[in-house]
Amino acid sequence: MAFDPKDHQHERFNPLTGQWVLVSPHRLKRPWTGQVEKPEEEKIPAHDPKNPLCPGASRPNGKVNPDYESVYVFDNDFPAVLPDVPSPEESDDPLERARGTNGTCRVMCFHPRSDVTLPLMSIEEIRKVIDEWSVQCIDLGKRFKWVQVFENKGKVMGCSNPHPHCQIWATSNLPNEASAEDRCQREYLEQHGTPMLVKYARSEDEKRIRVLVDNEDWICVVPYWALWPYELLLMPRRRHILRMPDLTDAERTSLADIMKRLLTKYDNLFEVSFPYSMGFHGAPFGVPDDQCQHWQFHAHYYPPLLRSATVKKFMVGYEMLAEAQRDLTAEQAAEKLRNLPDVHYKLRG
Ligand code: H2U
Ligand code: ZN
Repeated sequence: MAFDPKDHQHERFNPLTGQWVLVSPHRLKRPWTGQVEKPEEEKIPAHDPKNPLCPGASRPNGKVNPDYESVYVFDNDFPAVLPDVPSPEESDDPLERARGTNGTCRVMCFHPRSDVTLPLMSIEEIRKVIDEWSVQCIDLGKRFKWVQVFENKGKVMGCSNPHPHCQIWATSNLPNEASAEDRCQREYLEQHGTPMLVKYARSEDEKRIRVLVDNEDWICVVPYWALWPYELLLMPRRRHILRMPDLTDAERTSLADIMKRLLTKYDNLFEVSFPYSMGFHGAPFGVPDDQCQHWQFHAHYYPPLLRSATVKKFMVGYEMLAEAQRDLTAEQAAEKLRNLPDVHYKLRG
């Protein structure tokens, strides 16, 4: 019998993190009797004066939001990291190591209305979000090494508020994901002479089997090593770009375009506002560019849904104890998403 990746289990290697993923495509045929997530509540008012993220609303701590008309950023009222706290003493016990960390957490609202999401916003509106991300990276990057822009969308992802927003956490240390990618990309450049994701984008552009959407400057794929069913990796298509603020005017507009298109595909997959966690990764701040050449700026999208609006992929059991596992292959997921309409289901007809 010849190996067929659509039928036969195998493991794929994630070169960004150095971890293997178990691919078991034959499992897609099994019946499902487990938990069913309720579809997301769709009726969200455009404005709710009691929602602490809305323009003009007062937050539980008494602060009042301005009547903002575009994007709006404020310091998180319940931050996980603060800028200035005492550090633990250095310990010589290898089993009880700790390190000091400091940082800051912000919340960014994308739009004054609560009933829109990024794929329903115009390119111009998304562009304003991208410009503000860049401003935030420049500002926080002056003081902190790592600036993590991330969006949690949908209740299944633990998102607490339907108003379109993201968070920005900046820290003095590289967190785990960043430090794994830093190490793996550095080793790849040393061994192969080209930054990993510059090479990978080129290779996917040639193969075209895992590409979902692309434009002049960006390419979006279900990566070969994807772990979540419809995981995406969004990369610059040609240029080597270290960080968000390095994006040109044209690259920002084309980023808005590709985000709108990929998110439209997501929503069209099960005709729901597709839940996910996404975030951007780029070279650390405050490190000279010539020491960061192994980095390529990129974004990850990690959505939990697997078969329908109500069936999600659980990362439990074997995943927690042994290794991440997926059912459909990256190529199957990419094909499914690629073939979906480019017009959002809510904007059709
Ligand atoms: P999610 O992106 O996971 O929904 O989190 C929203 C963030 O908004 C959360 O970190 C913050 C919470 O602390 N928040 C405020 O800072 N002030 C508020 O009044 C409401 C929510
Ligand atoms: Zn990354």
